[in-house]
Amino acid sequence: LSILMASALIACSDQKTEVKSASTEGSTPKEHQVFPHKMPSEKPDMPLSAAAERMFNYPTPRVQDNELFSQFKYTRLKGFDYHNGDGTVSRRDPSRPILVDGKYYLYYTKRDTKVPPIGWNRADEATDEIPSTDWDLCDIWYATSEDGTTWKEEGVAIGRPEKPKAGWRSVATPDILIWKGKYYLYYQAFNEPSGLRGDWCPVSVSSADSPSGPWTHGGDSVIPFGKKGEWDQDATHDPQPIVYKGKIHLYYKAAYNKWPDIRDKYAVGHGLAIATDPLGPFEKHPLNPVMTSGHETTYFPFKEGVATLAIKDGNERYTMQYAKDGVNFEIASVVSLAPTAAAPFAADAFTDSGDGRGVSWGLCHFTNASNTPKKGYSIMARFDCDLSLDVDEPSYKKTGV
Ligand code: AAL
Repeated sequence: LSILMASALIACSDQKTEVKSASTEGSTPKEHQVFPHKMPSEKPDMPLSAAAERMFNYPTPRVQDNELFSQFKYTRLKGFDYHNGDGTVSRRDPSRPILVDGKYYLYYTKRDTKVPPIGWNRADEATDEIPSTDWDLCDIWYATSEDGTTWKEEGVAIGRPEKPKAGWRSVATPDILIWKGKYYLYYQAFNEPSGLRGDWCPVSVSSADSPSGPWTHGGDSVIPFGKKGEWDQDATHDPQPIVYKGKIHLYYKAAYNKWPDIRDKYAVGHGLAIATDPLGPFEKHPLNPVMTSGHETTYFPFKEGVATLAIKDGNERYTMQYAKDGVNFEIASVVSLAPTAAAPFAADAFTDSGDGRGVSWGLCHFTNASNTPKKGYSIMARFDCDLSLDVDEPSYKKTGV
């Protein structure tokens, strides 16, 4: 009996050994592998849940290690008066600051009206003195600073031209380009109170030999609306140029389905328009829209490509994205409490270095204009962030997050 039992055991254990060796050929059995305690830097060769799988599609599995991740610190600016917040003065949609001869220059939308805006839904009651929205009846002003926090408001850069020239109703949301030693401001030019048929306006451009002007009008509708039925048929907003691969790459936003009839289907797209002359013609990229999230445009050179911050609107709101070619953006990281209308200082925005170094601070705005129409106005603020490849000790660190 014992001989019989012993041989049965041997047979049994032989069988087990055989089964084991069949399933482990080359590696440990996948079904027995567990997700490691130490964060893996590469995707482990094992079955993964959808979320664990997705984690390795990002540049780093831990967001804190990702160079396109940051938290944001905000600082109140000094030097701007807001009439005690009564809503009659507003400053918003700052340009990216530029540094010229040791001084930063900043351009922005300024409204200084007798009364605060009455709201886009009452745009038909707007008059020459009563603004509909916060960016109605505005001019483009500029300010200078030595440290990016204390500013001196210098005066009007581009005022509203007389009727019926483009922008007679309002000029707003400027951004700057430096190209071959000259300065170019791109901005939205309204010919009606915004809100009347939507937020309809094309982009105009003016140029100057010095960042403090004088500015010479250089053209209207430089980024033409798309044809009827196209996503950018009614608006080209938030123009933001960088110099990339020898050309002017101007990113812009179109809000479609915006106001008043189909506001519930409101969506945004960003387009790319390319030119070799700042006054145009600009050619729209065939893959437009190149972004489908982001209420404003925030683009800067990063390594060989372009990085962007998408905020507020769209399925990918509050993400940093990266495109190696400046066209095909992918999510790099997810951020929170990100700056609205962010306009970072990028020393290499116009130098076309081919090796973008990122950004560590900029300007943005805070607004109560949309939910308090009787006192609605906006203020500009400074943000600091950790999106620079050169700053080892950023003013706001990601460690300890
Ligand atoms: C902003 C920008 C554009 C819009 C309005 C003023 O945040 O997107 O400039 O037209 O709102």
